[in-house]
Parts: sequence; C-alpha cells; structure tokens
Amino acid sequence: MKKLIEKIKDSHHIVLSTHRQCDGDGLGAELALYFALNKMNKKVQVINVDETPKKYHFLNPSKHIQYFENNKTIPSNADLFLVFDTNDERLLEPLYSAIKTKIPNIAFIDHHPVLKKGPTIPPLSWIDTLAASTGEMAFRLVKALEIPLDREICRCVYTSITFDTQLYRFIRNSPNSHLIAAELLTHNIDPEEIHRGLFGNQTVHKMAFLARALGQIEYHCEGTLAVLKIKDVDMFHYNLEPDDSRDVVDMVMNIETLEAAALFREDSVNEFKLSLRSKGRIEVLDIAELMGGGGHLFSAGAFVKGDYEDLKNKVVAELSKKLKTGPLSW
Ligand SMILES: [Mn+2]
Repeated sequence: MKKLIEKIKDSHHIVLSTHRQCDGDGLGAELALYFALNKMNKKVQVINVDETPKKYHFLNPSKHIQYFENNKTIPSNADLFLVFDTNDERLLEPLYSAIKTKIPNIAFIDHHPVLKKGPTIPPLSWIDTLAASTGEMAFRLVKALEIPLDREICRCVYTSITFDTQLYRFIRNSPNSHLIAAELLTHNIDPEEIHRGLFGNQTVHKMAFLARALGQIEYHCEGTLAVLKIKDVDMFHYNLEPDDSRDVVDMVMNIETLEAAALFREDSVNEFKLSLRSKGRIEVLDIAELMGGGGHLFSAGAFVKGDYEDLKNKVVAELSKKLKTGPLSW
C-alpha cells in the first residue's frame, strides 16, 4: 500500500475503473477516489467498460463516468491507472488492452483472492482478501492520502460497503465495516436513500420476474443445493438488465436448507453467466476457477459456453462431491 500511496501522490493524471457489469462495490470505490483525488488537484477520469445499472443512478454516474463502449478515447498523457474490485484484467476487456499501451503504471485495488491460473497482476497492486469490501480499502486509501472526508466521498464509500456486505450481513468477522460506516454517517449522508437504491426500488416487472424465476428452482443433494436458469427471453420479456439477475441468487440463498446455489443466466445461445454461492460449509471458488472464472471463496462466478444440460451436470457433479463430504442439514 505504501508504494501505491507514493505513486498516487507523484501522479498528475489518474484514470480509474472497475470490472465490466459493475456492482455497487467497484462503482462506489472508484467514485470515492474520483472525488477524493479531485480534492488533491489531480486530473482524474473514470472510464468503465460498460454502462452503470439503473439502480445506481442515485450516485449520478453518467455525470462522472466515461463509458468505453460509447467512447473509445484513452488519454495519452495519464500516468496511473487504478482498477477497483477485481484483479483479473480480462474483466476489463476491451478497455484494458487499449489502456495498457498508453498508461505506464497500473494497480489493482481489490479484495478477491488472486487466481491460481489467472493473469499476473502489476506489482503496484494492493490486494487485501481480509477486507469485506473494496469500499473499505478505498476508505483506507483516502485516509492514508490525508484527504478530508466530505459528503460525496462518504456516500460512495457507504454505497460500496453496504452493497458488498449486503446490508452488513457479510462482514468477514470484523468490526471494520460498521466502524467505517459510523464515521461516514457523521458527514450528513442519507443512508436510507442508499439502502433503498441498492436493495429496494424494485419494479413490478422485476417482482413478476423474480416470482417466475424462484418458481423454477431445481433442488439437488437432498435439498441442500439449488440450481436455477434464467432465460434470455424472460430477461427480455420482463424488460430487465443483466444486473437484475444478481438479486435472484441472493434471494435463493435465504432458503433455510440450502448450503449452496448455482445460477445460470443465459446471455445468448449457449452462453451463460454462472453464479455460485455457498453459506460457508463448502468453498465454491475452485469450481468457478475450473469453469474459467473467479471470485471469492463462497461467492464466485464464470462466463461459460456450451450446452446448458452439460454445463449444469458438470457444476452439479462438482458441488455434489463437496456437499456429500459433510453431514447434511436437511
Ligand atoms: Mn467487492
């Protein structure tokens, strides 16, 4: 972290980003640094791969973010590129390839474990797998840079932490998320507005879609494993964006008997986004890696291609092997 702080201080023009199909954590962290570095009189730009899901519009992203899919200009005189909430450059393509030839210093700021077979990460990177969110790390950066907190920085960090801990449920056995949140709340932010933006504000369409999706769960392993497929046509029919499928797997995990869940979101013919979740008895990161993806130990995913039944059988077989090794709670 020290080297990174020095590099930030020495840089004049800094570009910030996060993984494609951004979530509240990456978005909040990059915007927090955007506001903070502006206060240090740096030239700062946020360039994301693709557009921000609607539910984050309370942070006014279109005002501050350039979207590479709409505008391919990369500044030629930037000296530092900071990427939040992933350490896998493939999740920023095609933006990453365009940037790496133009910006000399790159650092990932992230709390995901570095993949065993993934791309190598630049030495300037700061990875802390004990952090419950990247927002927590963004907060520590702002403090280390001695930038005074203000309302905008605090709203962004609060969004990150609240999103990634799912309203302070997943705090990694640490008081840090709550301690930081308590300090953020002293800067005149409206936490309820943020909670509503992240977890409320569901449309009638979305609720109808959720009802349909939840009605189609397949159970395996004596009810400890749920498997779900979200069809492309349903996403279209209910007028949803890819981000809307995220809530489905989190809702499914509230089923008492479940130990794990696998969700396949059909993105096009024979192409799926696989999401894996576990309550903690088994790890799912290695299965995600086996399928060509990554993530956290208990929450991971991959973009997969192939016949749905084949893919599902493979994932169910891997999960079953693990679930059968311990006592069943069913
Ligand atoms: Mn995160």
